[in-house]
Amino acid sequence: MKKNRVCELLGIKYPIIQGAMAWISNGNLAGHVSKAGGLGIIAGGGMPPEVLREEIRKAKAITSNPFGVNLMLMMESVAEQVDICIEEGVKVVTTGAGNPGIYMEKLKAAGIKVIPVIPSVALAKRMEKIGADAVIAEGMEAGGHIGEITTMALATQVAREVSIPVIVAGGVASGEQFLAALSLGGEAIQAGTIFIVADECEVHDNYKELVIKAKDRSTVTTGNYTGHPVRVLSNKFSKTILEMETKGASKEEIEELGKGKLKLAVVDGDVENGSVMSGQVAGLVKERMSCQAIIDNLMAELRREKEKLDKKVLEIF
Ligand code: TUI
Repeated sequence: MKKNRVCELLGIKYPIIQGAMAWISNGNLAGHVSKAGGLGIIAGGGMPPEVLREEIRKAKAITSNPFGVNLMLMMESVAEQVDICIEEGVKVVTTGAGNPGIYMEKLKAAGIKVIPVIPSVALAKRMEKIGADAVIAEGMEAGGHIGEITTMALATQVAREVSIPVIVAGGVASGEQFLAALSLGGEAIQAGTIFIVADECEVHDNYKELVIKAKDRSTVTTGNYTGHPVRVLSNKFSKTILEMETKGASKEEIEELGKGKLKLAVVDGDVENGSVMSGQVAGLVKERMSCQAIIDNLMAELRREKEKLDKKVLEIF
């Protein structure tokens, strides 16, 4: 039987990619996701180059399965991170928050699979043209820095316009959503929020608790006004930012207030004054479990939901 293109491309067992989460997804989380049959991703965002090298080595010590590194393109040290990925033999690089065009040739020449996150059809087409191996179509349901289009609207429009595989991200935390992602034209999913509560995820416990307590309407987006929308769980920090935005504070003032706030929540556990990034699916995340259990559950749910859906569709015709 023909195999899933994303599994073939990346050399993984299940078409499940753990989304990069700055300050959260380190070598330990990525290593355990890859060990469990998905593709773990180390977030380069916020990581000094030599720390990235250490995290890559930690992931290698956990598994010989492939894992990836995400380059957050707004960071200054991206060029050094690219060199480290090449030196350390990283197999997959995903990119976010910009156009990875200037690094494409170098990464491809090193045999690295390059998978940009794209928030629009135009960028997806451009990425395919310059040699991207796949694209991650990320809808605005996702946590952190987001685009403007929902996953439902974006994924199909992208899938109809490119021939490379489309990985669907934003709003995926269950078998129902996994199945929907495939139905929209995707061939794999990327999920971040569900891995925050993984036993192997070293985020502060207060952060995990806030995700577990969250409901469907618990996230808000800050930064709409500065042109850099970021989805976070609502707390004192998000309320202050939104209030400043309403009052018409300057872009600089708002950006200044945001500095260091993700680390404050992730590392220090100050989930009142820090930025607690999370997707809209936080309401579905209810218990802590291992990376292996998260992935096994998702695959079991996918199978079960597929059978239910087949019956439901037959009842229509
Ligand atoms: O990058 C993300 N999500 C992130 S990065 C991040 S780190 C951060 N820390 C503090 C404050 C703000 C951010 C947290 N979450 N997702 C991938 C993503 N990429 N979403 C949107 C985009 C994107 C946007 C524009 C990709 C390409 C793009 O291209 C514009 C262009 O250059 O044409």
